[in-house]
Amino acid sequence: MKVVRTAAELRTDGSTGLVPTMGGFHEGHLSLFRAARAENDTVVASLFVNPAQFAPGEDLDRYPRDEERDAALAEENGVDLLFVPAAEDIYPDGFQTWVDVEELGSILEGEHRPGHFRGVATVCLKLFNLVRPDRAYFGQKDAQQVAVIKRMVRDLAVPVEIRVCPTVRDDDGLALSSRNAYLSPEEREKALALPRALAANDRSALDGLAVDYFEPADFEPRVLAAAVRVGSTRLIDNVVLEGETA
Ligand code: PAJ
Repeated sequence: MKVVRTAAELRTDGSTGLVPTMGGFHEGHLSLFRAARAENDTVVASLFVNPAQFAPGEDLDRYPRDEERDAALAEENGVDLLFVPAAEDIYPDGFQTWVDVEELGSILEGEHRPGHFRGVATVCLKLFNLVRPDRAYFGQKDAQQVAVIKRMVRDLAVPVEIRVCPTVRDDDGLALSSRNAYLSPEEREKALALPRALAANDRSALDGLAVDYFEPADFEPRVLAAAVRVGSTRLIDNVVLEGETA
């Protein structure tokens, strides 16, 4: 595996799969790398903690960063090129062009994190333009992110196929997330109410936690989506609703 920091070094052979990430790799990311490996000649993973999708006061500064560990995991899971761009290459001086998926980007997560999906859509389009992948891989864990990216790709005729992989969970049911690293053992125990409430479609299981939303969402497939705050950590999760397939 090669670690590359500039777009000029991003030459790929044959079909290319891209897995956009912000690092802090866990089995959820690794499942995307393996899916891309199975379907493409070249697998590119990007590692960029995108400041534009964090609001002031969110966890940009404490987001887990360990490039060496992430590079080893990427290599073991079939990545050919790890693209680690510099912030000034993604957002050059004078940057002022944004992708705003207006409706899908403003409900649920978008309502609680204004500007978040504008940052996500913009960085993903930029990564698609730099890497020019045939396929890009996303996790169902972030169901609204998938809906936003698919809408952008359709609306702007971006020549990439969006592939979606199932949510990977720990044995106790908690969806894997880089942010789980923030949880103390006691908080983690409380956080287990989130997958339980979703699996049982029972909001009352979240009593005692700060619930941002717990609602069905008309994505494809339809999901029951929720966000809660446990201490200072914000967690999101969703389950595909009965009769639908992910
Ligand atoms: P990040 O949180 O690093 O996630 C990278 C990819 O891994 C996303 O597609 C996400 O949905 C997927 N993922 C995370 N946890 C997962 C889990 N438990 N099971 C399956 N897939 C999982 O999402 C982002 O980064 C950023 O918003 C990004 C798309 C890179 C744009 O900056």
